[in-house]
Amino acid sequence: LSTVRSHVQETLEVSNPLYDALIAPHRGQGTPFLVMADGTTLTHADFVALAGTYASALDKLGVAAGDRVAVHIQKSADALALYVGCLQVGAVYLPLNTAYTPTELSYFIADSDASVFVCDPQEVNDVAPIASENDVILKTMDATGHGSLKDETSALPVREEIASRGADDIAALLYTSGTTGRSKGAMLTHRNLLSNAEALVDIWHFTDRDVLLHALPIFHSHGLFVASNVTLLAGGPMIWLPKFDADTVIARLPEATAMMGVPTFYTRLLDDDRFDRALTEHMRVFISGSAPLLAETHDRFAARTGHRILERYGMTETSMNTSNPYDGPRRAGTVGFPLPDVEAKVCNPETGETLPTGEIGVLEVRGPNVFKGYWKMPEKTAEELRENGFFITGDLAKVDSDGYISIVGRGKDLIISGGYNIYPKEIELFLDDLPGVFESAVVGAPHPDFGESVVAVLVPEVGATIDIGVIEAEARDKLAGFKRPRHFEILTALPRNTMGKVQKNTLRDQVQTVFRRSAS
Ligand code: MLC
Ligand code: AMP
Repeated sequence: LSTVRSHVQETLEVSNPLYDALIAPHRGQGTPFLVMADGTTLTHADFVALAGTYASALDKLGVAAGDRVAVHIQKSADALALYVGCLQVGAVYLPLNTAYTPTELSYFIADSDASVFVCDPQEVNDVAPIASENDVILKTMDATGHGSLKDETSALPVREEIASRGADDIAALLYTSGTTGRSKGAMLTHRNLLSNAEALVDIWHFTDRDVLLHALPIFHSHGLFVASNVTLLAGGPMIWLPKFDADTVIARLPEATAMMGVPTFYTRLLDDDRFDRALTEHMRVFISGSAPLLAETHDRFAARTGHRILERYGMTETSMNTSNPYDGPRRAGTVGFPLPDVEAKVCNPETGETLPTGEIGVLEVRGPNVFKGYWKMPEKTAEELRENGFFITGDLAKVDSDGYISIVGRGKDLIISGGYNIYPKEIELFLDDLPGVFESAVVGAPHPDFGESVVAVLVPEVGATIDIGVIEAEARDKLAGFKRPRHFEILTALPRNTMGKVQKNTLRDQVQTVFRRSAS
């Protein structure tokens, strides 16, 4: 009896919400999970075992529950298995955009106080100083999964032990830029991620018969949590593409039933005549998010394919908040209704009071999806996360009489380019430091491919001439490619109101058509 009791005790004590729900059911299952670009397939059993080898390696490196494991690696089956290995040992997974430069990476490594940093072998010389300064173990992984981390796993068994984690323990730390120019690490718990995956599987009717075409990066909420967690929970396979490429997507679409993407994916597909009704007839659903989907794109997509893209709305801090209905009308230009366990209200930005239907205000959300706070930034957390649990999204929204929510603008100074967020303040701080620049203002302008792109307005120091070539070279060196200004304007002074505040709306109006003109 005592053996039975101690076994029951052990089972009760050892629980790990995300691992138990997303991974454990697939142990030993020979069903297809990752269908790779070259057509080879990794089964669920292979994948769980691969993750178990990474769990062993992390354990051997001394990674304990709660430690941060930062990764700056290409998308691969191994990269996803490393995420699961982190869940298995209870570590906090910290994925970083592959476009970040060493200058940008050093901030994240220092701020997160990571124990292990896995980088691409090609950048190991550039990031080694960051690792040694921060006393972090540096390992490598390339686009095929090979590198010093895999070498570490070779003599190790597949780890069976699953670290015990509670629902409110942190599973991942995702950095998101801030209006001050300093990135903030959003602490996402097991409850946050699991509740969201469960809600999405349910409302989007995902099952193990679905095959998801996965062309998103896996260092953001969209590709990692919305796409991968949902598929892991539903039980079906993913066509695992290293990145979005219209030719490959068109070639592989016949094998898929579902696709998730940012609006740029869909506008690029619409630019291709091969993307038509016949190619998409068998598809169950196309889902869009991370940036506004123009109503015009939604309508063109419907006219071309007969499918109404299902648009949803989310954030790093909250994962998904709202979605258009699967069964009911999917309304272009709206992001639908709050998820079943999420509350959303449009509020007066000054008082926080709920506004009447139809009025524009700041959207606030509450639910099990809402993050635990910003890593080591209690004041920032208190500014954005109310004591009553509502998170102030900074997005301007309105609700129509049927309850559909539309995101009509942003209260925060933010540019979204091809689904990546760019905070103008960060770019302005960088530009202001450059030779000859007295001050700068960065704004977004409509862009045919990326939705929005970055415009820098520069004011030279008295008597100085600004050399755009030098600025571009510096930007190439220090800033991730997607953040680099794609157009420059030089003015003698920035437009300011009587309070001295830069009038960004005036600048935005002035640069509205710069990308249309140059079509760059
Ligand atoms: C790449 N480039 C970009 C860019 N992506 N420039 C502006 N905006 C972007 N988004 C630049 C590179 O710096 C490079 O410039 C050139 O384009 C070619 O690089 P590439 O990597 O070959 O580009 P491409 O493959 O065309 O990438 C475009 C893209 C990609 C749209 C496919 O950006 C992408 O996959 N975006 C998805 C973003 C995403 O997953 N967001 C989710 C966030 S989560 P140069 O000058 O060096 O040649 C979130 C929450 C939520 O927001 O609700 O989901
Ligand atoms: P991130 O910080 O990368 O998580 O980006 C979150 C931001 O993306 C949100 O605050 C919104 O501004 C924007 N966003 C995400 N989905 C949508 C959508 N469907 N429509 C409009 N904006 C969106």
